[in-house]
Order: sequence, then structure tokens, then C-alpha cells
Amino acid sequence: MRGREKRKVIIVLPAYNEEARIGKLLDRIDDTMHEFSLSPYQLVIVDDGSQDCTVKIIEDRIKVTPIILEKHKQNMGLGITIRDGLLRAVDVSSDKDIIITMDADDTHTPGLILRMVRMIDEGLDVVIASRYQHGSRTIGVSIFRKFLSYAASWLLRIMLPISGVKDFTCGYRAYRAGVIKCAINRYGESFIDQDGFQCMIDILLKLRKMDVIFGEVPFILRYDNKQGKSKMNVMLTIRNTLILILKRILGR
Ligand SMILES: Nc1nc2c(ncn2[C@@H]2O[C@H](COP(=O)(O)OP(=O)(O)O)[C@@H](O)[C@H]2O)c(=O)[nH]1
Ligand SMILES: [Mg+2]
Repeated sequence: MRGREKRKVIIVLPAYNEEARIGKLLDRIDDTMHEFSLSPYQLVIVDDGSQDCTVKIIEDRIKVTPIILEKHKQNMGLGITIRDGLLRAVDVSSDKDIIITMDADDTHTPGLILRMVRMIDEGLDVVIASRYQHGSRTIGVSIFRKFLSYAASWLLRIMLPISGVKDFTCGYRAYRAGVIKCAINRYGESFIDQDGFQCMIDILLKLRKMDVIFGEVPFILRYDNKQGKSKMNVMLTIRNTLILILKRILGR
């Protein structure tokens, strides 16, 4: 690298009551980052008022793993948690760095990070781990949840299309850090102003108005790794997603 600073990967994990799998996920991330020579890397974990041992598990790792831990005193929802994670990630990154977001429930395989990083190096600004590319698989997801994601994908592809995007809802993504910085400068506080799971859609809809190149990589969702229930309130998410789509179609 001839004296220049190496590009860094910053991984943002929103975590709410993830004691069952977060330790295992942190091991898998660390192994992957070392194996693929992506270290040193940085983890930004935002605990969203977990009532279980999530925070204890993370704090026990801080000595050996490069973790920045942000804590919410009470549960604030995924939108605010992702927002705080991205703001912190931007604080510790330069424009050429890469910010990855992924679930903390160990359903998103860290092995895909290398490919996502390479795709950013190849010129993409945002890479989505997509359930709708040739070679994608979803293992352990109920037919109802599959249908909902698929319906959201089609509705958005028709009503608010983004070139290169089929999966609008998956939380596993890579962003060029400079793009997130630009979005924060452009939108300020309103960059992530959706409280719930629909925030993942809205991030893309906001970036769509900027000069951003999107792409996807096939993704194998290992929902069978999940222990305990999903934290998504399905009915609330459907309602909020439809309201969001309507608002954005009307240009608000
Ligand atoms: N901060 C925060 N994170 C949440 C909340 N609900 C879920 N998460 C996190 O967001 C991610 C997605 O939630 P998850 O239960 O995996 O949803 P699913 O994969 O769509 O069923 C996980 O990393 C959760 O820990 C919440 O209320 N607040
Ligand atoms: Mg999940």
C-alpha cells in the first residue's frame, strides 16, 4: 500500500436480545476477516436496550475484538438503531472505507463480505445481499415471510424502481462510506427517519436520488440458524411499508 492508509471495513450490527447467536456470529466474522485479509476491521454494535445477556457477551469481547459499543437505554426500534450505527461508522471511516450492515442473529453469512467488498472495489457504491438473484437461497423462512418480501420487492420494482435493485428489504448490505457521508450531508437528520424495519427500504429510496450505483450479489439466507422469534412486527411493518411507499410516490 506504499505508505497509504489501507481501506477499512466497518461492520454495523443492530442487536436486540441476540444472546443466543451473537457470540457465534462475532467468532465467524473475526475468522472471516482474518482469513480474507480484511483485517484490521472495525465492528460498531448498537445494542437497542436488550434485556438479555447481549451486552455482557459483547463487553466480554471488547478486549480481543475491535468493537465500538453504543447502548440505547431502552428499545428504540431498528430504524434508530441502524441510524446510530451508521452515524458512528461514518465517524470512524474515511470516504474510501466500506460500511457493511448485517443482522446480529447469525442468519447472514460473513463469508459474503469478501465478495461485497470486491464489488465495491469494482465500482459499485451499494451492494445488496439479495434473495432474488440467480443462485440465491432462503433456508428456514416461512412461506408467509417469503411471500411478504417478494410482494414488497415487486411493488417497489414497479412503483419506485432502482436500477440494479431487486431486494429492497434485506439488511445485509455494503456501502461505500463516502456515499453514506454524502447522504448524511444531503438529508441531515432525515436520512434515516423511519423507526421500524421499513428503514431499510427508505435508505435505498433516499440514495436513489443521488448519483449512486447499486448492485446485488446472490445470498443464501440461513434463517434456520435463528434461535427464538423474529423481532419484526409483521402487521406493523406491512402498514408502515405501504405508508412509506405511498409517501415516496407522492414525492414526500
Ligand atoms: N435495535 C433493534 N434492533 C432490532 C430490533 N428488532 C430487531 N432488531 C435487530 O435487527 C436485526 C433484524 O431483526 P430480526 O429479528 O433478525 O428480523 P428478521 O431477520 O427480519 O426476522 C437483528 O439484528 C435484530 O437484533 C429492535 O427493536 N431494535
Ligand atoms: Mg434476521
